[in-house]
Amino acid sequence: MAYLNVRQRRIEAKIAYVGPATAGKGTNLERLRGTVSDPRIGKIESPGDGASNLVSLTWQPPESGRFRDCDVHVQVVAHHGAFGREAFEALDDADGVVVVVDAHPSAQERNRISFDAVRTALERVDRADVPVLLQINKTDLPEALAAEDIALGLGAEGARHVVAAAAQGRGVVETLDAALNEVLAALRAEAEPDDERAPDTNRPPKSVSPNDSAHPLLAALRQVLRETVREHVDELETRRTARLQASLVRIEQRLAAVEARSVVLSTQLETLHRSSQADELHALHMEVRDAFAEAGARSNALRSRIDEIAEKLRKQKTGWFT
Ligand SMILES: Nc1nc2c(ncn2[C@@H]2O[C@H](COP(=O)(O)OP(=O)(O)OP(=O)(O)O)[C@@H](O)[C@H]2O)c(=O)[nH]1
Ligand SMILES: [Mg+2]
Repeated sequence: MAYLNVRQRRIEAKIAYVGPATAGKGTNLERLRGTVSDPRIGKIESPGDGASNLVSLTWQPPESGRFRDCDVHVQVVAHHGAFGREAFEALDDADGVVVVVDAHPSAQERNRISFDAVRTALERVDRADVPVLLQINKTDLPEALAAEDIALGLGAEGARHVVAAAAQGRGVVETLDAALNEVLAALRAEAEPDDERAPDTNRPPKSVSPNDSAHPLLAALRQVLRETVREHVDELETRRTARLQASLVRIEQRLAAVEARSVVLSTQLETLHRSSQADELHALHMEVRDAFAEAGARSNALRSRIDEIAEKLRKQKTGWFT
């Protein structure tokens, strides 16, 4: 299942090459490894196959193969031999499947068994909507059957297919390119509601399942959006917090000044009291009272402004994340 690496803005998809023994699965991958000059090939790497029996390589298509603003990384895997346990391993979690079939007449029964097995395997895990592409290989052989006849024999008339002669490098890049297009079209169909999408005449209409909103890709795209909004909110919040802190510092400075002034005034009051200068005492009293009243009003105004901003911020955040 395609995985969206949110931090690196990267979609990781898997395409499985399956089919009967000797159909040319390995040859496809060998040819891809050797292809460097084709503009449709961005970057091919061949990681060690590790513990797996599968042949694999990773492919990063060029700019044109990007999905939205994400890089696409494709893991291409193929199994050895006939369609069996390894083929199921290759199909596991695949986002797209290429069934490599042999155009030689003697291979048709093997082709059919493999093709049916792919369909059954995908249906069994409720993934019948995974795009499946046929590669009709070995079309260079003089006995090669026509692509349409092979598709007919598979019960796959009208199926999307690519004609190839992998041993000569023909149709190899075309197959991978077409498979990725199918995968991206399927991802797009999952990510966008039907009415926002331009009609794609090459694809059969897709039924919308009630579980679409729970699709991992869709959830991941939402996550990207949320993270982006959250980043902006965090930035806004940092700026507003700095402004609030500056206001608080100003209030503290003013209050400290009022305090200092009131100490001076109290001392003067004390002196006047002792010398019984009643008029001056009264005037000073008034001055102290006014100074306190002004400081109180200013600090109240600033306090309610801060409360207002905090409330606005809280409301905006709640709006964005609900
Ligand atoms: N004539 C012809 N032979 C091909 C073509 N592609 C592959 N072959 C040959 O078919 C044989 C099997 O090819 P592989 O690529 O090993 O096929 P595979 O599906 O990986 O086979 P296994 O993993 O052994 O089951 C090899 O001898 C290839 O050279 C082709 O397009 N034309
Ligand atoms: Mg092989």
